[in-house]
Amino acid sequence: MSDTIFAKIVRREIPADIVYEDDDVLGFRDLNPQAPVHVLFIPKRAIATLDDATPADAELLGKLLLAAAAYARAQGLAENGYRTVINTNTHGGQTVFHIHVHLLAGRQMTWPPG
Ligand code: D5M
Repeated sequence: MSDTIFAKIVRREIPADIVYEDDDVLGFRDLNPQAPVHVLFIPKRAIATLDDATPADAELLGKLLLAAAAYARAQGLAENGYRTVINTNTHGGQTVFHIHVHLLAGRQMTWPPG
């Protein structure tokens, strides 16, 4: 798998505004925020896209979602609510090929997304 900017963030080779970390997951603020709160949650062990995930990744993917939910709860975002998004490949709008969950909060989201 090719290296990505997010793998460099995991290795602390480039800076990021890290707001969450546990053994398996890192959370950091998106450089180009689309909401008052916009945090990306990534597994430290890279999976390129959701399409590359296998049953062997089930526990890690679960941890990724639970980390986003735990962060949102701890930040008081859960009551008003938030959006979690995983973009996959070209039509999904994915630009960084290290799977990530966008956590967007702090404003009313609209549907459908663009
Ligand atoms: O989302 C990729 C997201 O990653 C996009 O919202 C910009 C963000 N990004 C790109 N580089 C960085 C760095 N270095 N720090 C923080 N955020 C970054 P996608 O779903 O792939 O379109």
